[in-house]
Amino acid sequence: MAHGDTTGGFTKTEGWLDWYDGPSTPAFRMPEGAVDAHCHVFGPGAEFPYAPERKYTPCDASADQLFALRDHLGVDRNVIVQATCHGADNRALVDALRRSEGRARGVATVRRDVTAEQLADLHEAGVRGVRFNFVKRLVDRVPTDSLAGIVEKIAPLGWHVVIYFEAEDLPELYDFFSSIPTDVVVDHMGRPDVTKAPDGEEFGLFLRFMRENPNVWTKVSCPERLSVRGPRALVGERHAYTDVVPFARRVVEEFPDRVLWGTDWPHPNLTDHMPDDGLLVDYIPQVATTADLQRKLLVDNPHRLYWADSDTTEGA
Ligand code: 0GY
Repeated sequence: MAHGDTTGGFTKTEGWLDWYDGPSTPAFRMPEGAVDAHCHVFGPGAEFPYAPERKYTPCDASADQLFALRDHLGVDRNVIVQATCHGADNRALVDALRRSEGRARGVATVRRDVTAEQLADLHEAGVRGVRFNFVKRLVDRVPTDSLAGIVEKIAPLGWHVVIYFEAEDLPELYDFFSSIPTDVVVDHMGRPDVTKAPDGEEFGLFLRFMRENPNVWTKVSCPERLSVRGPRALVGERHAYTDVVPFARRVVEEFPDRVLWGTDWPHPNLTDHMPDDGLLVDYIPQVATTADLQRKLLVDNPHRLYWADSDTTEGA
């Protein structure tokens, strides 16, 4: 973990919170083959420089550090999502995928002019999707016709589109999202405001979006980002982020075959606290309350989306 104000020769964003390098051992035992389907690598900046157009400069978080966390938490595999601080330069992602020896898949960021050869190289490294980001503090908005052009290029590879947006922007983006013909994966349940009711208008629109579009999946991730209550344990000492539970449990129970879970390590842009990833694992049985739901969330669903072309009865 980097300490101080600099990271690989870059100056970290003021007030940056570094990831926590002493995660507790979770009480929840992961099922065999469990996947952390949302995590990132940052740099290291000295080897993989941060993109000039980035909106923040993070603390370095390398592939080896990610794989150490994977092993500590009892996770088997990772899905590494290209972070905006690397723009469309996927070199750090590709390096991590190659070094995972088949235990990681990737979601890249590409520009509209990406070539078939570049896409083939990414596929060979383990990339299975692209990410479209609509969060204004993270990226400058790309016009939807450019994004539609990217979809045309990636669809023949069997890839999907990961979308990241804030709940208040769903009404404006609803028709574009519904027009995407590939599988679509929504980050962090579309970032609901958890001070509102889970059966209220705002989250109701998100649930309707999933109901009307059977190609849409979502990650029930980032309680630490969505929570207002924070990590304080209310029920048992390892039950944190309880104000997000009703939202995630509702999605897991209504769409058990279209949900994924991830840590979001190394947790970019958090300003109030840095989570203990062990507690994030213990969040899982709060939202997926049976062994059957847990197996779908952690194993069956991510394997179907990311390893369908390589899983055999012998394993990946
Ligand atoms: C997340 C959330 C954030 C950042 C990024 O790529 C990124 O920079 O995804 C955020 O700041 O909300 O999923 O990691």
